[in-house]
Amino acid sequence: MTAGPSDKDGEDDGGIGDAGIATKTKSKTQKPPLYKVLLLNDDYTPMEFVVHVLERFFGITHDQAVDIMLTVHKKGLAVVGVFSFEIAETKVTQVMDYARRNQHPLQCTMEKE
Ligand code: TYC
Repeated sequence: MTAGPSDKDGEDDGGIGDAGIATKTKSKTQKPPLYKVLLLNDDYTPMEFVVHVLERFFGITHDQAVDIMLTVHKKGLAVVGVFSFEIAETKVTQVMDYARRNQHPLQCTMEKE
């Protein structure tokens, strides 16, 4: 079967006139999965420490860091950023290690988008 306007991948789609030959293949361009990095609230980590962590590991401005910290404080959690698996994993590890070294219970996790 000839690929029409709705047959965007140009592959045989099992239409009339194709003699039932299965030729469908996987699309070549696959978007990599993205992961949200989440910061969680707790009752003990000082606000200034959270702001410092956000500036240090996420390369955001002081004002953006204050906004995110306050969102976490009020709502319980917030998305800090969206990254590839490896970058997200590195951010989570950096935040968790830094919080632990400074004896704060701050929690950071990641979740597939
Ligand atoms: N709730 C903390 C406080 O009142 C501040 C805080 C904000 C802690 C964000 C963690 O991810 C967090 N000191």
